[in-house]
Amino acid sequence: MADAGETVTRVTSSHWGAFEVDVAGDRIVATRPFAADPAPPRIPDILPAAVHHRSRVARPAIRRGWLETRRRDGRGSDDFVDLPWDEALDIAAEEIDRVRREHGNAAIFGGSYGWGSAGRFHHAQSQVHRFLNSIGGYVASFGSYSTGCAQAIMPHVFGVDFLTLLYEHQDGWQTIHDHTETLVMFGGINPKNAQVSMGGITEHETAGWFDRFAAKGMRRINIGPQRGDAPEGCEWLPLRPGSDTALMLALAHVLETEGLADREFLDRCTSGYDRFRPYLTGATDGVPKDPDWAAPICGVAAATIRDLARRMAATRTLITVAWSLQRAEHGEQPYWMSAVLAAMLGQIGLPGGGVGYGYGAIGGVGKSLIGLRGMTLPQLRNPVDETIPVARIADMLRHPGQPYDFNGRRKVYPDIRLVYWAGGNPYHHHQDLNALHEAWQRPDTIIVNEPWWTATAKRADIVFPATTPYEREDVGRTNLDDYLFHMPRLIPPVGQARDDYAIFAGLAGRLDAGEIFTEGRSAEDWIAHLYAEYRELAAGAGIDVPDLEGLRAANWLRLPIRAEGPNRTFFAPFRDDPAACPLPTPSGQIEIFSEVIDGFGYDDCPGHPVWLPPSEWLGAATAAAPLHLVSPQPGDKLHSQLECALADMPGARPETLVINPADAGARGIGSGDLLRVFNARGACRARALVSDAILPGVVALPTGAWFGDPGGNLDPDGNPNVLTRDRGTSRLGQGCSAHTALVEVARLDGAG
Ligand SMILES: Nc1nc2c(c(=O)[nH]1)N[C@H]1C(S)=C(S)[C@@H](COP(=O)(O)OP(=O)(O)OC[C@H]3O[C@@H](n4cnc5c(=O)[nH]c(N)nc54)[C@H](O)[C@@H]3O)O[C@H]1N2
Ligand SMILES: Nc1nc2c(c(=O)[nH]1)N[C@H]1C(S)=C(S)[C@@H](COP(=O)(O)OP(=O)(O)OC[C@H]3O[C@@H](n4cnc5c(=O)[nH]c(N)nc54)[C@H](O)[C@@H]3O)O[C@H]1N2
Ligand SMILES: [Mo]
Repeated sequence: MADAGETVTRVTSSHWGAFEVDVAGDRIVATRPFAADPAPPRIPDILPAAVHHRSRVARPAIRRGWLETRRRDGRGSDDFVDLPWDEALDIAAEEIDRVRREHGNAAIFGGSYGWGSAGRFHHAQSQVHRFLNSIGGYVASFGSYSTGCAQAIMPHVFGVDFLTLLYEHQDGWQTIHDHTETLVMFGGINPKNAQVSMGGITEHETAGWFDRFAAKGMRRINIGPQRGDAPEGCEWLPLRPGSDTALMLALAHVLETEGLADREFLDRCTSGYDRFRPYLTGATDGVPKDPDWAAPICGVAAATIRDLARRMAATRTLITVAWSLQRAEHGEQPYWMSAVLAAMLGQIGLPGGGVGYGYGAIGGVGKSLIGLRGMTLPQLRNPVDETIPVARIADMLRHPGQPYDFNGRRKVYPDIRLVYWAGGNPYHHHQDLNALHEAWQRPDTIIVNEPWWTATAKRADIVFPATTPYEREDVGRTNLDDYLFHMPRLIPPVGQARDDYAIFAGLAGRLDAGEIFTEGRSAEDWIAHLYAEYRELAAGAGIDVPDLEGLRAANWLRLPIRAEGPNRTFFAPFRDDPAACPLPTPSGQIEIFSEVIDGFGYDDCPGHPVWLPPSEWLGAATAAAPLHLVSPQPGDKLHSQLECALADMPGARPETLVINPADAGARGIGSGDLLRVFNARGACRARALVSDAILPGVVALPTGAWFGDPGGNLDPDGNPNVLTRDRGTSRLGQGCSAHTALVEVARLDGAG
């Protein structure tokens, strides 16, 4: 921290990278890029305004209706009563205790999904989970909004945990650079998204690699609804959202019928191709999945599909698939089918060939590092053995006791009485927010730790003001980055904010679990403890890092953990000798047909990949909702974080909606016009950007605007989740299907 009159500069780390921070007195006054970052993001520019913003939660606050009569209605409309910390903590602890005594710990939902705080000790989700475990457990959640569907389906196909596959077993950029001749990107690879990585990303390399790919003459083909989903200079094959599986099937059909499929690889390394082929050729249903069949479905000409298939077979081809494809109804299918297509090409296990997931989705994918783990706060054991798929929260709140299917299991939604959220913003991340808002009225009590008055905080009963990472000391180091940071406390807590750790220690102490939660350590003790463990781990890998005092003095250091040269992929030994190095699937091979999935009997995810039209896509467009809405990640921030400061900037809100000139013209819309975007689920404002970089029939509105008033009227700043559909991807994955939505757009002034 800085003394009055003096400006101090330190480096800190965040999900969007490292940056320099100037502190004068008790205020952050400016930020600057980190010198070693080749492509520093601009996200920190708004940090000073956001950290000191008027929308910070200043004091513990309790919703009046809940405080006075425990009324559940009024969430979102009641005012709040400020209370002293001790009183608020007493009330919250008493209520948590009541719920666990009367209903058991399985009535507490602590899934608490979200991207709060990059530091390793003050990681809000780890803190809330550890706290709830210390007091007897909670209902947890499986998977993420990012990749929940893939996490369910892909282990059936390759036998490995999806995140392990993604982070440890995919080719690095260097290997791709050296070997790949054709890069086929479903959903693109966007440096805009690679700005962030959970826990931190220091050197932003993605754009730089694409420059090198271009210089080498690699063909880079972006397949999807938006040209801007891949760096400039890539070819763009416009494709209707939700139709990738049809295109992949047609590519596979060409390989099969033109003798381009690698029979030898299919025989040796895969199982079930003979069960899949009759579907592909049409022997089972009379519909050959050929390019002529696929062309009207996906909007790609049949001749283009044939050329692409031949090119893919003739060159070293890497198929990449954005996470967005599985954030859609039947998202299991393009993921599974991309693996089948790669298997038919026979390049899985060859450097720069096969298939990879999530390049560009976050900056850490594609970095080749030796596997030196980061630091994590142990979360203790959860005595409650109950989880829901993370994106099924509204269903759970709405339908206690109701059975549902998930990945082969018949489960029952628990009866939740208390929700505790720390480090996430469900009124940002969940689909169909007007419906969530109804479900949100069901629990007796909702407790939220938040630095800002987000839509979620405003709809809670008890709000504890949390510090931001700049108000506390931490250490930063994740598995996906090669830097180590001391994250200094830069300013004192804003208002009466406390660290999540202090809030939970206060609650745990009142619930006779103080010692279990804290293990007798202060926050500083914990940081020293976690760091000492990490130091030992690093030493075991032959890497010397300074002690904590030394790290404090250094502020940051680069770790010598780059894996140089081409990396042998996880699949290479399997490819060389599948009998000796089988995959951990039931057959030991890549499963093109899965007996296990077939045994589930799901019509929305049968035993091999199939084309299943989504319930909302351009093939099902209606007069009332003729446009497909995609809602990508925002380029200027991380989700809904720092939005309060962005929204203050003149002209910044409502959010920008990208629309094709043909669709804009038909509606009398010009760039800059204020719009109403609507469907049967809700409506929001947006500002038009007319552009031919988006496919006709598709509009794009990024996520991240704070949700305004519930009730389906007109969300003022443009949160696309008032429009999106809240349905599981299928009974198998039950992931979030945000990208499956039809809408209509009109000028707000009614003209046009
Ligand atoms: N329509 C649509 N919806 C989507 C998506 C989409 O593609 N389309 N994408 C989905 C995906 S992939 C994701 S990951 C989610 C993201 O959704 P979230 O992760 O919920 O979004 P964030 O805005 O990052 O929420 C983090 C919250 O934590 C708070 N916070 C920050 N630091 C701290 C701290 O130290 N302590 C506490 N207590 N709180 C803190 C922030 O103020 C913020 O409110 O959105 C999903 N929603
Ligand atoms: N700056 C910034 N970067 C971020 C984030 C952020 O909030 N801000 N969030 C991070 C998080 S949590 C995640 S999970 C990742 C998400 O990474 P992704 O899932 O890869 O990203 P999205 O932005 O959701 O979608 C990428 C593009 O997919 C296209 N798309 C949508 N539907 C389809 C389809 O059916 N087929 C095809 N081919 N394309 C389609 C859209 O045009 C969209 O622009 O991004 C991360 N990166
Ligand atoms: Mo995500």
